[in-house]
Amino acid sequence: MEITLINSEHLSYESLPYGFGVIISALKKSNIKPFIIDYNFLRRFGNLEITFSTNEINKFLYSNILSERMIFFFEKISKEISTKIVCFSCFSFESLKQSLILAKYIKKLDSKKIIVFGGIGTFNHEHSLMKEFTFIDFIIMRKSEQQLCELINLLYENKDFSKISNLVYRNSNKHIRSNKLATYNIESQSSPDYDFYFDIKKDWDIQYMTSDGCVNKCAF
Ligand code: B12
Repeated sequence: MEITLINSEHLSYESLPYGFGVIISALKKSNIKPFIIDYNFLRRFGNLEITFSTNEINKFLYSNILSERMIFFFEKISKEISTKIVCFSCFSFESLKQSLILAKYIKKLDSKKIIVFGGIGTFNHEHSLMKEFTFIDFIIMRKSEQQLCELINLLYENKDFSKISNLVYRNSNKHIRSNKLATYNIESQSSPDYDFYFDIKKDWDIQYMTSDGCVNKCAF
């Protein structure tokens, strides 16, 4: 099984995307091969460098108007995406915006493509994103590498996915449903898989997650 996995966050830091690496690792453990596209390394697909302005993004999302730059980028990148399932990892609102436009374009080219969104950039907006942007087929909430693997397996087998925890989907009446959240066991988290990045360069700073929680100091 092969899927496309896209990281649209521009990291100005010399570090690797931790959560994205965890997703890659979990997929590989489930025998799902991710074809990885990372916006920080688009040059491997030609002379591609992109950060689209909010103005350009909104014009395409809400009025279907594509700028020249967008056409150039989309035409090149969409040729690389041959899998039926295309997953977007959204680390922040910024990467969410960049992901939305590519997802919309891909779905316009081929309505059979299955678009899955995830990552903290979708946090708390899952329902409204599904409502507003009908080209998104699924959003999986929170830390959800296991659920993503489950969804991909069930989609490939043409089986019922409606019981998967953390899943936001449309039922047969096109109503948006948000399933219950499962508790996340940090002990079961795979170490991130960075093979894709080590193929590009050897000396990266590596992140490691030692605990989970909030950085703020709330009293409750
Ligand atoms: C560590 C961290 C960083 C590190 C990243 C280190 C690294 N190499 O990965 C650094 C310091 C680089 C960083 C930078 C920034 N950060 Co920061 N960061 C975090 C923090 C504290 C933890 C992220 C993390 O690693 N979590 C652990 C992993 C395991 O979880 P995860 O990343 O969420 O990934 C899981 C899920 O999201 C899901 N998932 C991920 N992708 C996908 C894809 C699919 C298809 C599916 C189904 C699921 C899925 O499964 C993953 C594995 O369990 C979060 C706060 C938080 N609690 O999430 C803020 C947070 C993500 N950062 C934030 C921001 C704003 C930024 C910056 C934009 C700040 C800035 N102005 O520069 C930059 C962005 C990067 C850039 N362009 O430079 C915001 C994003 C808010 C938003 N909605 O926009 C957060 C939420 C903090 C906050 N509350 O404000 N950050």
